[in-house]
Amino acid sequence: MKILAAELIASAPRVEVLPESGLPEIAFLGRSNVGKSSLLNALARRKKLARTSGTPGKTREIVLFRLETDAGALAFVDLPGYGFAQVSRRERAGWQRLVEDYLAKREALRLAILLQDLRRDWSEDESLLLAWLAEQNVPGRIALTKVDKLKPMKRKERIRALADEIGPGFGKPIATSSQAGVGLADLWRVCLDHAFGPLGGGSD
Ligand SMILES: Nc1nc2c(ncn2[C@@H]2O[C@H](COP(=O)(O)OP(=O)(O)O)[C@@H](O)[C@H]2O)c(=O)[nH]1
Ligand SMILES: [Mg+2]
Repeated sequence: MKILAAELIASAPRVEVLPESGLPEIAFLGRSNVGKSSLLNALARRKKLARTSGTPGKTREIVLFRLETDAGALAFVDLPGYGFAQVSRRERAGWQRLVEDYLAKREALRLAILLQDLRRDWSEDESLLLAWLAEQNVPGRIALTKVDKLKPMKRKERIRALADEIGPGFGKPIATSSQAGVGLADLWRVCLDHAFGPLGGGSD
């Protein structure tokens, strides 16, 4: 698959002021620092499309990108991360409203990809999010991030353990590394299937 163009469309602190992309949208969701922006960049094969940061909790806006591939055009959505320490209840409520508004109301949304760091434990935050997505009938998939951080044996073991913990219902978690380029083709396939239907788009 070729990526012909990748560009920022807009970012917005509220869904009401986020422009329509006119494209099928795939949203990336997860704890702050889980590797959302890095994964977006890796998928887009651009170094600095989405801003990455070592400082958790910096992205407080919804960011919309347009990706043009030889299989068609779609949009990626970088949602603000949750779960960083030292946020007030009010900030937490603000995050929830922003993200839930987008996920529950966006007509163009085709898939929400929930990212989970391979080395971290699956927590109640993630369980609640999955339950909520199911309730809203939003298709979801799990991507495990930063798999390069574990040696192959440990990696396998950890992927299996996390998949068991996550349970069935959202398909097999996709193991990825933005740094090492692991799982990107699999993730693209899932994105294209949801954006254009399983028979749409081209295959590699
Ligand atoms: N080793 C490794 N580090 C990663 C990977 N993806 C992201 N990181 C690092 O994790 C940190 C947070 O990444 P970022 O993409 O900004 O996370 P976000 O807050 O979810 O958008 C940064 O320091 C990245 O360099 C990966 O696949 N492998
Ligand atoms: Mg980010």
